[in-house]
Amino acid sequence: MRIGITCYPTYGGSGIVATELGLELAVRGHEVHFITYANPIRLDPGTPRIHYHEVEVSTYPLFQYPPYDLALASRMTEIAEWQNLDLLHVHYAIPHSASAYLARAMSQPTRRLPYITTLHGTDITLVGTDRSYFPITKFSIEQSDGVTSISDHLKQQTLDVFGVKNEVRVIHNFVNCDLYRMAKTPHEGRPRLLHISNFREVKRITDCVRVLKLVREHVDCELWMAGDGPDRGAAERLAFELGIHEHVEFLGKQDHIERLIPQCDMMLLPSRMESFGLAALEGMACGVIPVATRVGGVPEVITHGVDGFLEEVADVAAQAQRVVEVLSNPELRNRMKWAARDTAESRFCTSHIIPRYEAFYQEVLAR
Ligand code: GMT
Repeated sequence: MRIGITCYPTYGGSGIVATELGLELAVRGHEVHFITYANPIRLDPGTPRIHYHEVEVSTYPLFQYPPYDLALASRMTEIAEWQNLDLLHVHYAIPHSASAYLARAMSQPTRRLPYITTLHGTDITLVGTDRSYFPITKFSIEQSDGVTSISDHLKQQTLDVFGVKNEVRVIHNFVNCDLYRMAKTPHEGRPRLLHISNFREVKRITDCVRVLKLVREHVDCELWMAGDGPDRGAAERLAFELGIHEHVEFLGKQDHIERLIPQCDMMLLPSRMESFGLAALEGMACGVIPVATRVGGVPEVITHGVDGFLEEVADVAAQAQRVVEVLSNPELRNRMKWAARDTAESRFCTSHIIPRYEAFYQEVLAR
């Protein structure tokens, strides 16, 4: 197939899923055309069957807000024609789904150009429910030739909030289990906790610092914070105020987290909401045990007490207790890290999930 993929190419779960899906599809022989404003971060240039088409947004003094969504629709239409695309697959509804709707309409006289929208979370839970975006989000989802959601929870939210009538197919996120692996040898030094995110408010990153403070009352350990975003300053300040700044390393944005994760022992995900929790899955594939919050789609990924832990939002004492429990019990730690790896391999590996996208494309094209 010849597939056009649009996503947010910068740091963020939906862009990562879209990029890795494109790479996996290309490995399986499909021609994949990324249509975005920048080269997706995890895309290695020169990968066979992967193409990148930049969307250029011209500015004009009259435009207080340059219309990216229109430039994207134009570029989608042009690339579909030039590259003879079979379909468009857009990740994150706003504004990608509306642009794809326009591209489909513009292509209509000469070619059929179905579009599939994959919902990732905040496009529904936060942005989509904003009054200014609600009608267009509902419309462009309902007009999609196919809709997928990355968890059962997000599907239910989409139905509850938007009351969409068309089918929403759940295709869970995936991890490349060959790339994300356990470390061959344990890392040196004290135990290490890891948090990876875009450091937005919803991630509650200061909870990671508070957890570390409590854990350190029992076990000498450190925390790595990978990523960047608006709450970085607050977390750095808190670490200083709590007197543990020497034990917290802010690593900034990381391109190869598959190299970073295996150097850690446990992962913290204290989010207020998470439609899936991709970082938890990536950690689990590397045998890094997650302590997460019982929110959104996370319980579809982590089985409490088996391959990770689920605690209440803001309950840093309970989260810290789980870390201490694991770090002070080698038998438990060993059992859970293998269980985490097993969950990633048996339920979320690319070999299980990518064929589901391929089958869905075929189904949409056959309609
Ligand atoms: O978590 C974010 O803020 C980024 C956001 C995105 O769309 O890039 O992540 C969402 O999509 C990820 C990939 O499907 C999911 O793993 C995240 O759980 C989801 N985030 C939220 O629901 C808050």
